[in-house]
Amino acid sequence: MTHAEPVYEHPYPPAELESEHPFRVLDFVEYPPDEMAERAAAFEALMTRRRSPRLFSDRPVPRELIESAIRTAATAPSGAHKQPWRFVATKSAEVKTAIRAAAEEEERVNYLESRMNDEWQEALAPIGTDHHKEFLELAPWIVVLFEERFERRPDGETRKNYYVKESVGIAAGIFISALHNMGLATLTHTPSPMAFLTRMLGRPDNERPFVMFPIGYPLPDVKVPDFDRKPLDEVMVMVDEPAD
Ligand code: IYR
Repeated sequence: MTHAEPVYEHPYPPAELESEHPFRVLDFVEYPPDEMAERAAAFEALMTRRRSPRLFSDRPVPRELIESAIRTAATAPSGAHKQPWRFVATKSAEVKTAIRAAAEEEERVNYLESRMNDEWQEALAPIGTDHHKEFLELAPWIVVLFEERFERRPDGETRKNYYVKESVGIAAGIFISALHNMGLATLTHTPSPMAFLTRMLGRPDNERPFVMFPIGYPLPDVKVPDFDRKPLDEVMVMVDEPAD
């Protein structure tokens, strides 16, 4: 028996809308239930193995893989479909060296001159991060994800972007997943403050750095903190009736 679908009181798109803006039928692939369960388990197992290494190999990574990860990340949903992201990629030794030097200088102030307070430093103690950021020079690629705070059109006019942090955050998540899926590692690195990246990478004033990704193969046998993830019952709440 086929499932009887609900009839919407307010269909979408309404005819007037469709007469003014183009629409197309969603390209949705449905899988049989057992295949859904298999795919869910396979993706969960894949993502469970994702970690953020702090030592990268300097083995080269083809540009096509980085481009694919960026195209995949740019499928993210965004506020009003503004796609307020720019992925700035470099494999230039000169650029990576300059980024490392500037990041280490900012981090030196954070760690050694107490720009990060004691509570913050205590929270980081089990990870053991410090101001040394060699991976920024050694990883074959650095991609810096910029948020486009507002749109600047070719004629110089500006337009607002919406939900920029949410949109860029989702794109970052998809980017990390795409890299992991293709067998590459990355570390979400946020040297603070990051304004030097705007200058160094020659970005316009409507863009602000959001997160930096050194990308490559992990150094063989690299160690990561022996962390467990919160179990489902600590990250999921099921609600069966209104609370008030
Ligand atoms: N930006 C610094 C500090 C840092 C902060 C957090 I929160 C981390 O999870 C890791 C590091 C650094 O990159 O060292």
